[in-house]
Amino acid sequence: MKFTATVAAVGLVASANAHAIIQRVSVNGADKGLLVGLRAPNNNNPVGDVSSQDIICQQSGSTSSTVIPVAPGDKLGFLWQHIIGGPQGSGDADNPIASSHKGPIQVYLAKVDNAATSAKTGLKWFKIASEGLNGGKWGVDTMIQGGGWWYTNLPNCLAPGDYLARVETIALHSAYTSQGCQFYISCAQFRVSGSGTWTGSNYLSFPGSYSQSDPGILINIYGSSGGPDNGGKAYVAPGGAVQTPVCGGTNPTTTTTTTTTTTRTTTTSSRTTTPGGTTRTTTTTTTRTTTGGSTGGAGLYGQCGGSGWTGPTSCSQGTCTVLNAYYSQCL
Ligand SMILES: [Cu+2]
Repeated sequence: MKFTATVAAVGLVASANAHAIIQRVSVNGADKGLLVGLRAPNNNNPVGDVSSQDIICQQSGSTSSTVIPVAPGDKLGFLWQHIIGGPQGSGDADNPIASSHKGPIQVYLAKVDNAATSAKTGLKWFKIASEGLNGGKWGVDTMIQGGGWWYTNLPNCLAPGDYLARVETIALHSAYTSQGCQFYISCAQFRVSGSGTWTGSNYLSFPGSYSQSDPGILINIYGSSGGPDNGGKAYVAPGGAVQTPVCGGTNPTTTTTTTTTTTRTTTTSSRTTTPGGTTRTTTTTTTRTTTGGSTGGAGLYGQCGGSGWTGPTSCSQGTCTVLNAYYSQCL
């Protein structure tokens, strides 16, 4: 089927009650509650203008005095629903978001003094997660399969302190016209514990770093079959690569030494709660030395290859997938 104006018109009519709001955060599977630790919009109208202040955390809406405690490596979950609290009216069959709303899901962090009170402007954002298009499946498809939940992990060895997390969906079903893309964003408020040192890299600004003509924003995702598979081509989400944490190597407990050409250090923090209720943090540093090629592997959605890439070329989670000549990602 060829993509036609009729399809576009149907899409526009259907979109009024097809939008979504990111409205819950979970940490290691524990739901923190509706709008707790979140800056979320009051209505589900998307943002289309990347130069708008609303591209930061969506339209101003609900605020929360809660800053959610987390540790590096924690599993974060975010929940999309059509409107605050769930479905939009009776007979709402396509909650949490219309399945037409194909596109990536991405998460950025910015370090702030106090996540509950910090201004959203002027921050230095860095990307920690991105799920675009892989084998015909979009990040939004993963979220819909999860009943509205989508997960990623906080980077290992992230420095302690407060962060805003900018969680975004870019629905691309109408992105073939300028500002036809639909951004759905909420910002979560986190307080990171531990003794990590990494504060991100390759910082971006919002607004500023996204361009309305970015090939990941102005795009017709409908291939010759009429399906939303980007014609089988790779999709490159805006905002560059997921940043790989640089972990300092302290207190090595395991060292394996063989013939040396490549050395990679992995630091893993695990939290143990004792019966007394105190929390202990154990840091294990493993230095692996191999001959030929780098090892250790990038995390899920991390970069694992591409022209000029000197980081890990394998994945500790997922499969290293070539998206284009410049970027391979663990998916
Ligand atoms: Cu919509």
